[in-house]
Amino acid sequence: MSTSDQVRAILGGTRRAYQGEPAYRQRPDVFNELDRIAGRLNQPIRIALAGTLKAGKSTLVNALVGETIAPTDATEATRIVTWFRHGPIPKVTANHVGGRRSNVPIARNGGLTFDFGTLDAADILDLDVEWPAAELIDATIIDTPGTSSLSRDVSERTLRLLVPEDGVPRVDAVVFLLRTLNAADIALLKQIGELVGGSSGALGVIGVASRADEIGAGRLDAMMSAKDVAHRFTEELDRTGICQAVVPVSGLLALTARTLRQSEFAALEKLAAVDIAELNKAMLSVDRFVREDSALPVDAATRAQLLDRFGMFGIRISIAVLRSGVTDSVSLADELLERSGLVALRDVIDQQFAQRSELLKAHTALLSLRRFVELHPIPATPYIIADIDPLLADTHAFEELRLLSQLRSRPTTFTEDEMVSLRRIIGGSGTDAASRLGLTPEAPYDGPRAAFAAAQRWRRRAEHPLNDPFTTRACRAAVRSAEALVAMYAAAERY
Ligand SMILES: Nc1nc2c(ncn2[C@@H]2O[C@H](COP(=O)(O)OP(=O)(O)OP(=O)(O)O)[C@@H](O)[C@H]2O)c(=O)[nH]1
Ligand SMILES: [Mg+2]
Repeated sequence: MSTSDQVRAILGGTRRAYQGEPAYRQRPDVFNELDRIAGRLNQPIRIALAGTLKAGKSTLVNALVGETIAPTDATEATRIVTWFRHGPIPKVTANHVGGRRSNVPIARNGGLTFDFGTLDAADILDLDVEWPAAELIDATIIDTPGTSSLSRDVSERTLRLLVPEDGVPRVDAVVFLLRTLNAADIALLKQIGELVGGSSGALGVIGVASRADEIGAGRLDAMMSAKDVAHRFTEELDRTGICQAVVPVSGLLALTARTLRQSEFAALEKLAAVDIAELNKAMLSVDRFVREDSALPVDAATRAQLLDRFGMFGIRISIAVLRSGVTDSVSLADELLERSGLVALRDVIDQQFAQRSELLKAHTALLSLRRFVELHPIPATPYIIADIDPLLADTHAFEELRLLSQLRSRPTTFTEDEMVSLRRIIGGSGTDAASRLGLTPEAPYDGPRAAFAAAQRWRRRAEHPLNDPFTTRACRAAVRSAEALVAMYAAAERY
């Protein structure tokens, strides 16, 4: 039985237990909450974008969705947690403190803007945006106010979402944007990591070295140095054991690539045709580039717009791409998207979150249910908890997932051959016994012996004197995976 199925079974049992309690039979609120916990197992995974002020969270939300639906601004922060879900028609609802809900008018001017005029941020818990974007079908994305020691109240709204006091996660995974790596960032990341992964440690946290294009101050090699920075970030963060991966991303470039206009392409083409020495001079600084009296063949207003949409690096890279022979806007957009890092981020999200969303959601449901039965005690509560806790405590599935992602990037002393069977035994090519043990359809009955041999092999390998701690940890996990298979076969024999 899969973990999700086990969770569903426990939920079903819990529901029946409450139905058998006269005191609860007339309590629709209690059953609604149980239905909500169960319902979430079938809903899209909830991914929150969090990070420091002005890290580019809202811009990255828009880049991921492919439309400008989250308000971004150079000066004013996102002040309200905003949920972007899939829905048939655009609709924005404000959830007020005290449970009242109200409709928020939508204004469209190129993108979506909420009419904040009538809203009091202090009175609103969060905003719910339904939007007919295909990207939101499989994932609900949550934009959060930036966190910083400067504005505690706003930081707290994000913390309350990511690290709620009742310990029940509101989101399944977190993308954490960092422009720098300082003690405050790391402290917050740790809090988030502990929550998202629960007792098993961080599971669903991806780091993003954000606004990556700015790192090289708009130079052509900016994304290269961004990769170096991301590498340093990764090493630092690895030591804290919080993120599975750190990816450099320029949300701005990604969003512009996904929404590139023909007029922008035409303007860039004109710039690309300018004599290179003259162009370089005109692009020495932002001030020069937007100068009214510039001799460039594109008017000042258009240049300012380009700067706003592409950033200096984006303009430079676009011109370089056009000069290399690209002649249509679709190819330019593809090239920019690739360089923005969004494609890489999406791949990591897919590997870390999407493929594992069942497990992440199951984990969230277990924590929520545990909290629920404690809040509403009935005679069956201890029995329900006795079902939940072993599942929660059996964090081995989570350790397997963590290792599978880390084995890619971390040095070990494994031979190539060992690496292949290690990845397989911890579920890298499928989590059923045959996939883990590499059994062939012709000899499926070798399972018990293969499981036993694997447990022995990895136990020995774990004790190799030259192992580094990570290699030993991976071997021990393999032993546990193999022992679970041995136990499974033994149990099957008893029946
Ligand atoms: N050059 C560059 N600028 C960016 C990038 N992402 C965002 N920006 C700019 O940075 C400013 C802040 O962007 P937002 O997306 O609003 O940042 P945020 O993290 O949501 O900000 P808060 O909600 O206020 O914390 C805007 O002016 C964006 O245009 C990026 O990848 N590159
Ligand atoms: Mg924002």
